[in-house]
Amino acid sequence: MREHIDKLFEIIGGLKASTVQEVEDARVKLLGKKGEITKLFEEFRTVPAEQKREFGQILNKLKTAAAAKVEELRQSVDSNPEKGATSMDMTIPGDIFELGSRHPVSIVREEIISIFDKLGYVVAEGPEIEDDWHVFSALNFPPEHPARDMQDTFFVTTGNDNPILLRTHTSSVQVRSMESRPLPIRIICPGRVFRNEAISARAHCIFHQVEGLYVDKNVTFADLKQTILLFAREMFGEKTQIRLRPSYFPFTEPSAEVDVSCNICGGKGCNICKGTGWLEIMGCGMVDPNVLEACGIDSKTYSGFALGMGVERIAMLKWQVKDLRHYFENDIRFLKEFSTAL
Ligand code: 2NM
Repeated sequence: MREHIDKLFEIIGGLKASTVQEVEDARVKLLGKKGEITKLFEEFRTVPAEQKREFGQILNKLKTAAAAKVEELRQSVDSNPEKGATSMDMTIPGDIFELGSRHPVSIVREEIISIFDKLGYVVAEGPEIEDDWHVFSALNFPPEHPARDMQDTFFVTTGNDNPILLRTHTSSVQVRSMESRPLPIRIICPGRVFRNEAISARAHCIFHQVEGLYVDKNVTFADLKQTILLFAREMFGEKTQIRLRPSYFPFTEPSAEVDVSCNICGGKGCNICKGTGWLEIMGCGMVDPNVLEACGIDSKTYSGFALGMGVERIAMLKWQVKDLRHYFENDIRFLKEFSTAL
């Protein structure tokens, strides 16, 4: 028995472990229910009474030494990161996988589309890279109109009589629809547009538009006004008022700029509406007969109205964002503000 004890002291002294499992194996082998030291304690009962005192002390020392060694090995394994695979704490909560959210421009675009959807409009889409005909000529822009200038439009090809360019408005989609769809037409055209403009808090060279078009027999300016009033109240609240100011676009006659009553101050005047009580939200008008004819529609039988708005602009009004550039920078701190705005 004495030899066995000395042997175990030796084993304990030289014990090594590199994984949690190895530490546990050593503990079971020595101190487990059937472990070497546990067995010795059973054997101790048969030791003659006069030797009990001596053996008892040695056995207790052995047990203490074994327990201390196991604890020492356990700590050395835990603090060794390379052995982390086996010493990993499975009770630590996992990393949260962050969900993305809709971009504010998408939220507003979809809201606009859903309002017009209720009025029977369907979405129409077309190419971002267009020709001069669909962006300018068919829309009654005269050959020398300044919008055709290199200063305002990104050209892909120049030199022939129908240059290729990046569309400056989604009206080109409406031209394509009037050329190809059966009448009557009720369409809403969302999309990206491109203008050769210096980037600022109020302007960007790429932005998003939604344009609406209704062509039928007997479409009047009264229909246009009522459609806009309905849209404004769905978008900005049921108390919203609208006002139309005369304007000019090559493709509509007459044309107007639309304001809504400021929903921040209720029309009294604040810093959002710059003290006027009104916010500009879109342009509109009756489709010029020249445009209808260019698209193969008989302007004596048919009439139509059209309207167009900038999505970023509506989103700025909706959330009081002061700088348009926020919508293009994709700063996660900005985008997170809209994660519950669905
Ligand atoms: C606007 C303002 C006024 C417009 C006109 C047409 C078309 F193709 F029918 F002639 N589409 N969109 C229009 C009219 C767009 O945006 C400010």
